[in-house]
Amino acid sequence: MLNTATKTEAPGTEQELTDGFHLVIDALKLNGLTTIYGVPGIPITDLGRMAQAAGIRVISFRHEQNAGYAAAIAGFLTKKPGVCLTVSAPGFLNGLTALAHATTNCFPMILVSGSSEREIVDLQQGDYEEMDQLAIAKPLCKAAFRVLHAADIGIGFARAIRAAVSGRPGGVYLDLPAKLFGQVMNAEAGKKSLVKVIDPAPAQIPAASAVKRALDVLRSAKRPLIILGKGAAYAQADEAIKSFVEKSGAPFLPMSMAKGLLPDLHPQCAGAARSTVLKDADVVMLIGARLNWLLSHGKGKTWGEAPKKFIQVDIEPREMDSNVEIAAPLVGDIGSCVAALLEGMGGSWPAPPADWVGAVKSKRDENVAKMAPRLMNNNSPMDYHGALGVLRTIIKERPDAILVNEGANTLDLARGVIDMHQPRKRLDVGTWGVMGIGMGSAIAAAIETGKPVLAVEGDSAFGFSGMEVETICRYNLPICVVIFNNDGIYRGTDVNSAGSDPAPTVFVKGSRYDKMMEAFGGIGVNATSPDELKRAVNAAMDSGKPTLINAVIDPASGSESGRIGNLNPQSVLRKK
Ligand SMILES: Cc1ncc(C[n+]2csc(CCOP(=O)(O)OP(=O)(O)O)c2C)c(N)n1
Ligand SMILES: [Mg+2]
Repeated sequence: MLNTATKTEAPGTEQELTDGFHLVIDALKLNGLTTIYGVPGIPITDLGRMAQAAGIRVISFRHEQNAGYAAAIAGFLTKKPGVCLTVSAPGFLNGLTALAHATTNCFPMILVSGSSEREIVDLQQGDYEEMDQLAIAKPLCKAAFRVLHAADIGIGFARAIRAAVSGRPGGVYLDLPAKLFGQVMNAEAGKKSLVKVIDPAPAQIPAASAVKRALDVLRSAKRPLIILGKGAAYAQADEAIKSFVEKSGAPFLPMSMAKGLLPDLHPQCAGAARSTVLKDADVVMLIGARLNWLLSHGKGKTWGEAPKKFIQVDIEPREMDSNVEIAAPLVGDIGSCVAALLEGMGGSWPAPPADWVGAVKSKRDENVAKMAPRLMNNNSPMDYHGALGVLRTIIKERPDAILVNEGANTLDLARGVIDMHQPRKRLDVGTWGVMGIGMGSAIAAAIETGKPVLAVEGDSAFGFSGMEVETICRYNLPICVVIFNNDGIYRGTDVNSAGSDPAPTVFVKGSRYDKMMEAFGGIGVNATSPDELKRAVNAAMDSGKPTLINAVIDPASGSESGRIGNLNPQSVLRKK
């Protein structure tokens, strides 16, 4: 329903009026955007209040970057743009990192920022929080728009929504100057100006010839491999993807946020035989996964000597051949492509050669067996494996819980150890490996899904968004944060050889992050052994109460940069 106000224009003439504030709210509601993540302030404080009064859920954060990460992951989880609302200049800039992150990760998100007086900003006359926000946002997102007239709010939001979710999803910036909110117009005309976006992400059907080519290449494989990326998880075509993978009989490898699309314990899962399958496969089919740094660009040592053919399923045609030649590009939305592939496979599809499937299985079983005893240790202080072994069991017993994960060792080891059992249950640092997504992702996951959330955080990673534990307590969210506290970044053991300042990678030793949660009325626990950790996490997941567990990890047990230490440039002089 349109929000309206009655105002007397002149004696005896009354007309129903609306204004910019109400049109923004109505545009959001009309398009089913019912949650705003943001931080209040001039010129959007009243917008937040009015949105809340109108039934929109307004989640107020302590820092816009965290609100932005929340909006980004809400987009991933729901296929609707997550909305982040900020003030001008500094608030906008704080939200911008998340907008760029959303774009890089192909998550639909709209950053809505208030901005200052156009006339003053454009003449650079020093307005309150003066900044040409539109120009700054443009190169960092998929699309950027500014609305100057109340009558254009409807179309502005329509453009933003469509740009965010259609084709390859991404971040969109919407600039709303302060003056817009107070602009008044006739309520009926205002209502007519709103746009309900019909079919915001139209299906993109792949060409029949491309489907045939892809299936021909796949059928020719002696050692096929399917790689599932987070684009496949985003598509919400879970059943079709599962049927396709199972019908193909090929081993599959889930990228981090695609874990659980098919369960990690599925017999075809090659997660624990990653290096073997990447080296030895002869045909690799990428579904919603890009050949970026996370897959070593499709070439080099990781991919071995054997020549490979790639099949790539992606909605973005320009993704094809971005790093290596794609023998069979299949362009379309993942759901439509996978449905077409399934249909093209017909009733019988030849199983891949048994020696390949067998070789992958024995490598996987061997690696899993090697890891098993390490996960069962009850050392105190804990090492990563002891602590993660416990969390792995907890997620197995609670497969619908959402796991948020960031850090270096805390990320890389948890990704390998904690099996996922359902789609879109693992949320992490994404394409950039960004620290700081933790509390925003956990909050949005709890808000959007209503499921319990377990956030497994390096102590450094947590610090980027730690103040949001107050937000978690304020909204009483079912979030259990476990901090892998090893006194620092990668390790807590570095020393400064040249002075009294601490080394750049270490933090205060023996910190008690659990006290932070207690400060806001949540539950804090200090856990020094896997047994204690297990008890505390289970209690938190049962109660649904905001909880933070300080898990004391041996400061010496991590390695530099986790699993990607090889990306560190080396100084030749260091060896002198
Ligand atoms: C925004 C951002 N800043 C800095 C980094 C560099 N960085 C990578 S991992 C990491 C923290 C690793 O420490 P921690 O979270 O404690 O995990 P640990 O390895 O100790 O388990 C940092 C600062 C980053 N990835 N993103
Ligand atoms: Mg650490």
